[in-house]
Amino acid sequence: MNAPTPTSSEVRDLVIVGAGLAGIYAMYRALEEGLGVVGVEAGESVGGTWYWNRYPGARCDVESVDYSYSFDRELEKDWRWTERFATQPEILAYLDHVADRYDLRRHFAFGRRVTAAHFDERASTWTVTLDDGTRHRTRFVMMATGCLSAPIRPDLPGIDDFAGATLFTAQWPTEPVDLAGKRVGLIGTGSSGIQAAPIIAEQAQSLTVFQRSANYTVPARNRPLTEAEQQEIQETYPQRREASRYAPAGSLSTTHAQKATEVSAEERERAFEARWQEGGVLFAKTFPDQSSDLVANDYAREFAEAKIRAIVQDPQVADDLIPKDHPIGTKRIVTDTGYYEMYNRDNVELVNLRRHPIEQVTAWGIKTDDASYELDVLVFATGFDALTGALTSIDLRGARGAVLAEEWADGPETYLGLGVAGFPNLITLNGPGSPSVLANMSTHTEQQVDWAMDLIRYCRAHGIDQAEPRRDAAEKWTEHLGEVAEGTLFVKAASWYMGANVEGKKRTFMPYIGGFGNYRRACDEVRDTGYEGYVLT
Ligand code: N01
Repeated sequence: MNAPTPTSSEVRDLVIVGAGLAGIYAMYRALEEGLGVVGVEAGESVGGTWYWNRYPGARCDVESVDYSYSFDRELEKDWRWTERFATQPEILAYLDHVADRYDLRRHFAFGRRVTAAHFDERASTWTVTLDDGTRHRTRFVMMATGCLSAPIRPDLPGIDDFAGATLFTAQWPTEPVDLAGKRVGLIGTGSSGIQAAPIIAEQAQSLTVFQRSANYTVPARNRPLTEAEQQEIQETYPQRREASRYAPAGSLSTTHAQKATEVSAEERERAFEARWQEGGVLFAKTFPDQSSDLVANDYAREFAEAKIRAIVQDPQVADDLIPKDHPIGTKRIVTDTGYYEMYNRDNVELVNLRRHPIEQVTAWGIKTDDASYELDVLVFATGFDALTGALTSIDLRGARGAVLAEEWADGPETYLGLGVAGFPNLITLNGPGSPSVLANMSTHTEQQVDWAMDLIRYCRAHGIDQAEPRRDAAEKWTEHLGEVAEGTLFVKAASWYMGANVEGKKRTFMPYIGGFGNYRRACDEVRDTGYEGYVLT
């Protein structure tokens, strides 16, 4: 049911945009704080990323017991994750459960998109406009719009001419898709494409993977959680959560005690092999110097390459699957189930678009510069305008004529990733300037929402109408962010972290890579000093 439309004179305390992981918790906390709040969500229900990305094989790469809320011990006790890495349906079921358990749904307007938000300096209020013309006046706006929620439709010649079915992993239909007997083409080999491909290959008559850039992927080694593990997790949950709150990536991880460059070749091999067998993204953190020292990174890269060559039977295909353009882990390392093995199937073909680019999408399929591929279904797993796309696509206008899309044309500038100079009372969650995509999103979300609620409470308690980051504070934070990133190898990859996957987007490393624990401390310090860096009026 949609939330009621307010009268034009009513001024709410808060509008929350988005009902994903962040929006759900923000709504829970806003109601707990007694705020007059309404939420707006483009999807027909809660879930955000997990509502839209229903493609076969969609799974989280953070362990299920960590990728969940920690704010209520009773919720933790009542929910049982079945597998080490949860599937999209299980995560969506969890978020549905949370929304129902705390009766949050009725506070959201579903199926509606925010098109504009304009700040009135004299009244210290935002007017938030929805695509059906509804307007909400509010003191604060919280953008829980997601960091990977603005999908990219590639600009391929003839894309609209294709006569078969076109599917996007990021907007997968809610009804089951029957691929049996179909010739499927997949464009995109990031996390989404690599997760989906092995399952599509099992279902379809044939799968042709059109790869522009190869990506590193590590086996997830997903498995059911045993009863003993479930019990142990329950017993140690509070300690596990507390440690996660200050961990570099918002969930537990360790690296080898020594640097990769300090140990023997045998020791390195043992450590990499142990991580490869353990499975998951932590392969990228086997050694502490792997993301900052090219020599250490090369060791990890060579290990992964040998694995690819050992699994994939056709040497040319193996070679094509080995990335040549970035240090391992500097683009989001993928976790897969049977991806390299899939290329040993008779019904799977890899097309290396670097060698043979797509010339045209036609009614019957895809034409590269040396071959034609007849297809019934085209699947696009072509990524997102990450971190900024969902925000800049809204007509966001702050104080003194500031327009967000213009302010960020030269790269996003934020204060702690939570506020933007020129935009009083606007709170951005999980966006640029914060650890965001580099941290466990559930721990990150709780930290940011809690911080934002403290700010709102402080303003209400002190009769403050406007809270706006100072320009110099935002510049300093953004400069710091850049300096930290420059000390890593991440800036060497043309990744979506850098905005490199969007034509014309300024290349700059957008998330904060100084560690989630450090970030939390920085935010706490600002709060504890009465919001230093903010102008409060
Ligand atoms: O998107 P991507 P994604 N012609 O941007 C290709 C999270 N996630 O949805 O690299 C041909 O990584 C593009 O090629 P190139 C995770 O953080 C997590 O897969 O630009 N190809 C690339 O191969 C992840 O990193 C999970 O040369 C074109 C692909 O499309 C993030 O979301 C699961 C093209 C896009 O890859 C994004 O992942 C899924 C064109 N015109 C997602 N345009 C898990 O938790 C683009 N491509 C496991």
